[in-house]
Amino acid sequence: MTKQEIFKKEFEQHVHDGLKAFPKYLSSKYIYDDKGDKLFQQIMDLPEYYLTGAEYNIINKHKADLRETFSSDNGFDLIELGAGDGKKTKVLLKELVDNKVDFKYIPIDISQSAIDELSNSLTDLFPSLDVQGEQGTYFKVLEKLSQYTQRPKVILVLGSNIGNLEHENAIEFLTQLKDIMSDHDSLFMGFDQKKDPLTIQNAYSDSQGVTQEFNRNLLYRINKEMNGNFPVEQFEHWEAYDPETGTAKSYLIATEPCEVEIADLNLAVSFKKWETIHTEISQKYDDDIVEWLSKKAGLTIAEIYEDDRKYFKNYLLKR
Ligand code: AVI
Repeated sequence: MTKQEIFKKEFEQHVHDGLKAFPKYLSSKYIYDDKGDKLFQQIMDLPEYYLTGAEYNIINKHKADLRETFSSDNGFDLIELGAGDGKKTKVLLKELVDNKVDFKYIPIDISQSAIDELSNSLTDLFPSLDVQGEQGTYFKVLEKLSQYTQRPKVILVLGSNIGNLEHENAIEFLTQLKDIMSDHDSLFMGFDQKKDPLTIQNAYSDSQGVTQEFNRNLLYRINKEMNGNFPVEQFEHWEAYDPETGTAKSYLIATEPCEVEIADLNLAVSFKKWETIHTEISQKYDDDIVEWLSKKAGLTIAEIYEDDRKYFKNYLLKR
């Protein structure tokens, strides 16, 4: 089976299990096809979605400090997981290139076209930059890289992507990263912070409805790829932020009762009026939670960087 066939089978199994369950769920991991990627790009430009601007502010403000912290006598490898279009990373790359730091940039992404686009735009922007894009799943590529590189690694995971994982899975993710790190490596990771609940609520229920379309893309994909007949417009997006746990939860809610058939799965599912499909969590953190997660994974916090409004933090984690 090819990688695509395996991923399709996983998606089908997930849809089957998630829609048969009570309450129903579908994972946000499957939002990201070409259309989902574009919608996420639009989300990052929304006025309500403060996360991107806040992390940009952190990197821009601390770029000289980060250059010094990351640099090492025999150079280093800067490895980015889920690089996307690299808007924020470019600020750091410029700082490193302008100061003639010895490093190689290795963006890893599941999408080959994302890697190609990013590599081409970087070659135009920084002709002297050594870029080695790698397509694949994070840990497969990281294991491969660990076998041949002796230089210190700095692993970047930006955008609070960890927030889309339940704590248990976040610990598992951090542990896997720790396992491939050696003592001179570091992990630079973004964690969106707890703050005024309304600011968080608004970031995930924007006035233009882009986040709704982003969530609905799960249903569009099922219709297109599995011969489904979801009446997508009858499903409205709802966001619920719980300030106690710091968890923002996304749902799609059926505004009318409906019967949905997914021909390729031989599956019929009925929805009562106001029945939900839970689609995503976006966890918000504070230092205590990050410290707890890191400790569980065998990592320690070496440094903390925050933006001017104290909305977002990047943590430098070490083994
Ligand atoms: C990718 N991830 C960190 C985003 C977030 O903030 O949870 C995905 C997203 N969902 C709705 N808006 C953005």
